[in-house]
Amino acid sequence: MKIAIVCYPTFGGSGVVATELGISLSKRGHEIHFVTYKQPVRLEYLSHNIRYHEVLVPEYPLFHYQPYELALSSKLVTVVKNYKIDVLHVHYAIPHAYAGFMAQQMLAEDGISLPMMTTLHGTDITLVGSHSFYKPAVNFSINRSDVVTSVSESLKKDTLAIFDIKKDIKVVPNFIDISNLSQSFDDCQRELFANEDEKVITHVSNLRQVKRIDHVIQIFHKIQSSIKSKLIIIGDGPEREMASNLASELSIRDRVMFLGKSNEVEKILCYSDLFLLPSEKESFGLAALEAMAHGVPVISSNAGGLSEVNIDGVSGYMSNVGDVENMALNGIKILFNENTLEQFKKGARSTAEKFDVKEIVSQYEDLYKQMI
Ligand code: GMT
Repeated sequence: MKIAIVCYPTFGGSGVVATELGISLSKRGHEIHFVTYKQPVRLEYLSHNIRYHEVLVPEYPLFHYQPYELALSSKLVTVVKNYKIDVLHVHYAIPHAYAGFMAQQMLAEDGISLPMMTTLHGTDITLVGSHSFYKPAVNFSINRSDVVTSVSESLKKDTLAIFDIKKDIKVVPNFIDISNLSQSFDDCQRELFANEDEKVITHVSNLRQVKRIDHVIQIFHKIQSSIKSKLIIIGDGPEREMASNLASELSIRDRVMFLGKSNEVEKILCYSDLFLLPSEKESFGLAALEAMAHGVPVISSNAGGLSEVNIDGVSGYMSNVGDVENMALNGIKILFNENTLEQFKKGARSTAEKFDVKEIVSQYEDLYKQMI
């Protein structure tokens, strides 16, 4: 099949899922066309059947806001016509489903039919999409998609509660390429960040408020008073300064490292002992799944779809959002004893194996075939 994928090309979970999906589909022989404003960050993989089409939005002084949806829908029309695309898959409803619908309408004028799948990722529904500024347009474009998928049961429930959805929403969970991961283990360089007698605790996110970075610091503060450890924070965002200041206030700044945005998260995850994800909202928690795939137990909140990924008492523990005390106690419980830690590491890895790419990509493939 010839598949056009629209996504955000950034470090965000939806962009990562879209890119990894495109790469996997191309390895199965499909021709993939990424249509977005920048080359997706994880698209390092070069292949004869992956193409990238840049959506250009030149600055024009009359516009206070540059019309990205217009440029995207026009680009989609051109790509679909030039490459005879069979199916369009948009990730993150805003504004991609809306632009996709417009492209469908324009193509229909020329007698071209382009089925569209919209995958809902989380904040497009629970945070941004539910705002009255966008809600009617998001509601409309979800209903006009030929197939709608959501990355968790929890997000499906939220979507049905927030919007007036007439379509069946299919749950297709996020995934991980387990077979590809083991190769990176040779690159593990624990000694760069921690001494032998220290545990490594990690957090990866876009450091936005919803991720509760203040809780990450508070949990670590409590854990390190019982267990010698370091905290490594990967990613960047508006809460970084607050987190750094809070670490200084709690006199643990020298034990916390901020590494910024990185494309090599696995080089840290491969020797991490614990992963923290105390988010206020989380439709799935791809970062937790990536950690688990590297055998890192997860201490998380029970927000949104996290309970579908992190299995309490097996791959880690879950607590109510904001229960920093309980999260720290659970972290200590896992790290205190080497046998317990080993058991949770195995539990994390085996839980992650249930989300292996092979199984999940086939589900998308089947849906594309049905649409065509
Ligand atoms: O986590 C973010 O804030 C980024 C956001 C995105 O769309 O890039 O992530 C959402 O989609 C991810 C991939 O499906 C999910 O794993 C995240 O849980 C979800 N984030 C939230 O719901 C807050």
